[in-house]
Amino acid sequence: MQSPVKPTFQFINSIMEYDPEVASIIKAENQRQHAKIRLVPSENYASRAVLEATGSIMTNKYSEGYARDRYYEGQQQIDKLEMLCVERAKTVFGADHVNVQPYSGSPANQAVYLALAEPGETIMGLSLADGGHLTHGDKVSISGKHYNSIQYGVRESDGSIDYDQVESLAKKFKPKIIFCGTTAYPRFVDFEKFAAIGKEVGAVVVADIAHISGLVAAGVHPSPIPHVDVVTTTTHKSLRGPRGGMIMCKHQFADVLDKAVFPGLQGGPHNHTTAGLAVALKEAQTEEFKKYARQIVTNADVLAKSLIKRGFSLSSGGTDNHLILIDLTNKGVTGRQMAKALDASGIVCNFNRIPFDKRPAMNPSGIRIGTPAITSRGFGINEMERLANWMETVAQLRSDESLNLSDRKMAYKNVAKEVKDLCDQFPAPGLCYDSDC
Ligand code: DSN
Repeated sequence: MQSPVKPTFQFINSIMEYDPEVASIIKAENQRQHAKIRLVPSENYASRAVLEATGSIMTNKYSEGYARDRYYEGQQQIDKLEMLCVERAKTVFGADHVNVQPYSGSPANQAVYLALAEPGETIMGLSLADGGHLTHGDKVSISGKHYNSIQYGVRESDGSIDYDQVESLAKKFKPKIIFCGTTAYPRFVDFEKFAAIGKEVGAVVVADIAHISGLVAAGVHPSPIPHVDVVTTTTHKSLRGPRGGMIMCKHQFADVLDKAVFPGLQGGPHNHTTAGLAVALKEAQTEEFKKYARQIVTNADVLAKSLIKRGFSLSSGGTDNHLILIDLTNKGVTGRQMAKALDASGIVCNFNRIPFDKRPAMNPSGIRIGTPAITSRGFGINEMERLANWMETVAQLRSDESLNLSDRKMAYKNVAKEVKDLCDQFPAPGLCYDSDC
């Protein structure tokens, strides 16, 4: 166990001197990220090296186009950086071709549609209610508005993707694109099966691995690269890079996808993000990162089992990856109530619909939690047991109708204090502590 950190923080002098208002917000957020147990499964702690590269002077340069083929001069270092980043991504994921310019995951997916389907043509994806993403064809997103979106789901019996349904819908509707990817799905995705279905119906299969890209990079989740045509991802979740996106694909799709990103959808790439991503991709090649990814999965599994022991009901009955989806119906609280009670207790997650949820999205039955961030700060299986205990306590406090509001708030504060004491033992990567900023 590491020694406790001091509870005060220093900040980069230039921000403090020039803009104390912004500096104080950053300082407070730094304190929040230190003192809370962060369980939002799409969040993480980027390393100091990634943060410094992302905050560097690379932000000052415009560079529309691709390496050695740009619309502005002065690209000597930018070309070098982008080529280095692309090569590292190819090494980490084994992809034929990589585009590191998408601003994030949604623009990456948007570029895929632009490249591979005409408006009005049919696309398929996992529904948001079953753990997919807005950009996989949800009707409120451009992907569901501009294309004829067919949505598949998970099986009620075991919470797993209904591959039979995917196949029959694909045969019936003959989509141009089948997206396989998730944001709230605790099980392995069978990319090989999706690829086989795509081949059968002549669809391009696109795997969105935004949540699991760190696990794929480390080999703890099966990779889609050998099977599917195109892979999209964000770079800041389990991969622990800066906020950004990537598209990886087979050679045959390289040209059309590159053109869709630029000039089809975006202007100049965010070169500071490319710098941060290059650093993260160097980190992802280390043995330490592989160990980290394995620990993410171990922690999630131990946490899932500890929660089940305490009577929590988990969607699909457990997890294969970094993520756990909890149905709180039997605990007498809604997802929103639990998420807010946990936040008051120093534990941060998001409320989330569970498959076949009868409740609305703004007050659903479940919460979604994950282990990438807490594993980055060094939490292991002992901490998972404590965490499950606190979650049980908070659920009991929130559902206990005999408690008045102020007693309940006081009880949450007591949990938050214990949480902070634990966090003090685990300084998080990238945050500012007394002696190192
Ligand atoms: N907002 C992300 C998540 O939390 O899963 C998906 O883009």
